[in-house]
Amino acid sequence: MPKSIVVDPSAVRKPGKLKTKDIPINTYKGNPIEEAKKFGPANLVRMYHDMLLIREFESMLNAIKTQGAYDGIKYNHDGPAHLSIGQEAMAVGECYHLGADDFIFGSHRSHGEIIAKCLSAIYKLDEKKLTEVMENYMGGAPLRVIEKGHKGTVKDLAIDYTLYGTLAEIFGRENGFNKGMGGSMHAFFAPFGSMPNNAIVGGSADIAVGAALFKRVNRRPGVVIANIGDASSGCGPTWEAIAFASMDQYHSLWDPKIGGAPPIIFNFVNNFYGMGGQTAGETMGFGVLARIGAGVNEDAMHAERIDGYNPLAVADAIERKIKTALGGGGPVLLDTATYRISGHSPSDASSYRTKEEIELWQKQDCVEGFSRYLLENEHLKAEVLEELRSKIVSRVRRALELASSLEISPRINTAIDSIGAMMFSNGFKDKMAEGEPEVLIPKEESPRLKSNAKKSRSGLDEKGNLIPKAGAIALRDALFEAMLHRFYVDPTMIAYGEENRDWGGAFAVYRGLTECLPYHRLFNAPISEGAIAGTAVGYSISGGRVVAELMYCDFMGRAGDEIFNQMSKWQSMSANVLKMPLVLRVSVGNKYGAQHSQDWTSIVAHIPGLKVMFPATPYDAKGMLNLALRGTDPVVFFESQRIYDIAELFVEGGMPEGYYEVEEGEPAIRRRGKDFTIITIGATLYKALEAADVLEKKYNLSAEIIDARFINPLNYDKIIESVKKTGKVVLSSDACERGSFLHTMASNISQLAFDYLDGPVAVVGARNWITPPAEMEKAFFPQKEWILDAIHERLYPLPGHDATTYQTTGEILRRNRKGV
Ligand SMILES: Cc1ncc(C[n+]2csc(CCOP(=O)(O)OP(=O)(O)O)c2C)c(N)n1
Ligand SMILES: [Mg+2]
Repeated sequence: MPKSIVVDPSAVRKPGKLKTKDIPINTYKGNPIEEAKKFGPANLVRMYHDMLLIREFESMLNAIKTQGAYDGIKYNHDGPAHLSIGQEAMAVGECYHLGADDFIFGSHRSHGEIIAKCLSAIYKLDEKKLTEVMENYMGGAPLRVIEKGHKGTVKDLAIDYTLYGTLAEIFGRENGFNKGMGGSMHAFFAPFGSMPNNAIVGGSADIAVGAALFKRVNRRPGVVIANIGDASSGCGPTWEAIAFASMDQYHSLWDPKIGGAPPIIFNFVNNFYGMGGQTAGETMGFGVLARIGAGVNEDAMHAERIDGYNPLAVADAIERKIKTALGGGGPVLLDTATYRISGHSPSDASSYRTKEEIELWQKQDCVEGFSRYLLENEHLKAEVLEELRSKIVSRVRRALELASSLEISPRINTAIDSIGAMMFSNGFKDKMAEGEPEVLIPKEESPRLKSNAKKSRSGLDEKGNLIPKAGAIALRDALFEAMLHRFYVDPTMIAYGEENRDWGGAFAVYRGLTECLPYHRLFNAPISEGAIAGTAVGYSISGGRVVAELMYCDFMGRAGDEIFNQMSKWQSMSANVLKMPLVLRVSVGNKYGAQHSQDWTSIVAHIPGLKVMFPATPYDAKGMLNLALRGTDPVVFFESQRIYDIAELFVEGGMPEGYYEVEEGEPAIRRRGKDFTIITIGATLYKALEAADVLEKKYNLSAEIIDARFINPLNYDKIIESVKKTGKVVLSSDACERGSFLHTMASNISQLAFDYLDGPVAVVGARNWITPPAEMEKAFFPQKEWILDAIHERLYPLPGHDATTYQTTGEILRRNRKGV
C-alpha cells in the first residue's frame, strides 16, 4: 500500500542538494581487432549487407517517387515514402542483438527499421520456424508469390519475402504485410518483432511502453524499443510515456518477482530535424537530447548519446541497455545521433538546411564508411563487395517487379466491403492466454461480493415498491462484478487509471478490487490520460486484456490521439493481424460544471473502429461489460455518474449473480407502448420514463421506451418495428444536441422507416452550451418537460398541455441562427 511510503515532513523539509548523474556522450571506442573478435567477419559483412540493402530499397523508392522508374521498371506510387537514407547504421546496429521476441515500434520513417528487424530475426530463427511463419502468414499468400522460381536457402527466401511483403504493403497491395491497409507509414511485420510504425509523431512512445508492460506483467521474453524522432521530444504523449515507464511503484510497491520496470528503451532517432524545424538550436532547449533523461529519475534514464553513424556503436549500446531494461532497471533513453541525407519526403527541397551541411554528412556516410572499414580491416574484398551490391540490386528489383504488378499483386477488393470486414476482429475469448490468474484471495472471499450478497439484487420489493438505496445492488456494483469475474478468469487482464487502487476507483466502482489483486494487475497511473490510453493499446495488441479508465469522458480530450488514431485504427490498419481486447471506461459527469460534465458519445461514435456502449441499468452494466471483457475489440464504455447508485428496476429478480452477457448491438425495450417511441441513450432513460408516466396519467397515451444502450454497432430492427407501430419518435440523451449521435439515429430512422412516420423525428438533446454549475444543470440536461413539450410542439398536440420549455421548430431555427 502507498500508506507504507510515509511522506515524512522532516525528510521533505531538510536542506540538501540534488545531484544528477552524468550522461555519457559517444563513449564507444572502436577497436577493429576487438570488433573482429567479438562479431567475426561474417557478421560484420552481414551488417554491411543489411545497411546496403536498406539503402538500395529506399533509393529504389526515391527513384520511383521522383522519376517514376527504377532499373527499367516503371511505376507510379501515389502514396508517401519517408526515406531514411543516411540512417541505416542506426537501424542495423540497433537490431543486431534483437531476436523475434524483441519488439521495435517506429515512426513514419521506418522502412529501414522493418527490414533491419526482420533480417535480424531471420538470421536467428531456424529454417523450420521461418517456413512456418511464411506458410501461416495471410494463409501463405505472399509466400506463394515470392517462392515461385526462387533459388537459394530458406533464409534467402525469407529475406526476399521481407522485401516483397514490405513493398507490397507500401504499394497498398493485398499481399502486403497488412493487406495494404497500412501503407508506407504504418507497415510492420509482427512475427519477426517489427511492430506498428506510427504516422503520428511520438505515437509509438506510449504504445511501446504498453507492450513492455505486457511483457513484464506476463513474464514474456524480450525487450521493447520505441524508435521515435528527435522532434517527438516536444510531444506531450512522449513525456507521458516516459512518466508511465518510470513510475517508482515498479520498485517500491510491486512484488519484486515481477521483475521491476517494463523493459522499454526510448530510442530517439536523432536526425536533428523534424520536417523542416531543427530541434537542438531551434524548437527545443535541451542542447543535447540525452539531457532529457536527467529530469526524469535518479538514473537519468541511463541516458546516453550514441553515434548513430557507426553500427557497432549502436549495437554496443543496445547490448548494454537490453541488460538494464530486462533487469527491470529501466526505462532507458538513447539519443542516437544520425542524419537523413534524403529529404523529409521525396518532394522536400531541403530549404531549411544548407547544401554544405548535407555534404558534411555525405562525406561521413554510414554505408560507405562501413564498407571502407570492412575493406581496410580485410573483412571484405573489393570483388566480393561488388558481388554483394549486384545481388542486392537484383533482390530489390525482383521485389519491385512483383509488388508493382497488379496481376501478381492485386489490391483487395473494395467492392465487397473487405475493408468493412476488417474494422473489427469480432472475436470472443475467455482468456487471452493460458495460465492461472494471479490473485490475493479466492474470489468468494471478496469483501465486496460478501456485502453485495446481503443486498437485494433488484431495486423493487415483491410488491413493486422501491427498496431504499443502501439495501439494493447498484449499477456500480454491477460493473464491479463484471470486472471481478474477468480478473479471475483471464490471467492477462489488468486495469489501471487514476486512483484505481487504494481510492477504490473513481466513483467507487473498483472498491474491493485492491484486496483481491496484486499491484501489477491493478494500479494507479500518473495523471497521463494519453499514456493511460496509449499504453493500453500497446498492452492489448501485444496479447493482453486491459481495462483503462479515464474518470470523466471530458478527459478524452487529453487522450485524443490515443483514442481516435491509435485505439480505433490499429486493428484495421493491421488487417486484423493485431487484436485489441481493450475496454476504455469513461463516465459522463454532472455537478462539476463545464469541464467535467459533457457527454462525448458522438465524438467517439464518429470515429470508425471503436465499439461504443452506454448501459443505463445494472443488468446491462454487468452484461455489457461482461460482453466487452470477453471480446477482442476496442470498446469505449460510457457510464453516467448520475446513475451509479441506481438499482435494477426492469429485470425480474434483479441483476443476476452469475455470468451473463447482453447481446451486442441490441437495444432494450424498457416499456411497451403504442402512441410514441421514445429512444434514449444513457441516463436520460429515467427522464423518458417520467415523461411516459405523465403521458399515460394525464393524456391517456402510451409511449414505448427504448434504451439504445449500444451506439456502435447498433441494430435498428427493434427501433423500426416500434416506429411502424407508433409513427412518432422522440430521441433524447445528455449529449449536446448539435452533432449528437441522436441526429445520426434520426437520419437513419427517417431513411429506414419514412413511410411509417407521422412526422419528423424529434431530437431532444442537451443545450449547445457549456454545462453550467450544478445549481443550473436542469436548464442544460434534458428534463421530462422537454420531452413532453417536444411531443406537443412537434409531433402530436397534447390536449390542454401547457408547454413550459421552448421546443418549437421556430426555436430550433433561432438556436441555429445564434449558434447555440
Ligand atoms: C502529431 C503529429 N504532428 C505533426 C505531424 C507532421 N509531421 C510528420 S513527420 C514530422 C517531423 C517529425 O520529426 P521527427 O520526429 O524528428 O522524425 P523524423 O521525420 O526526423 O524522422 C512532422 C511534423 C505528424 N505526423 N504528427
Ligand atoms: Mg527528426
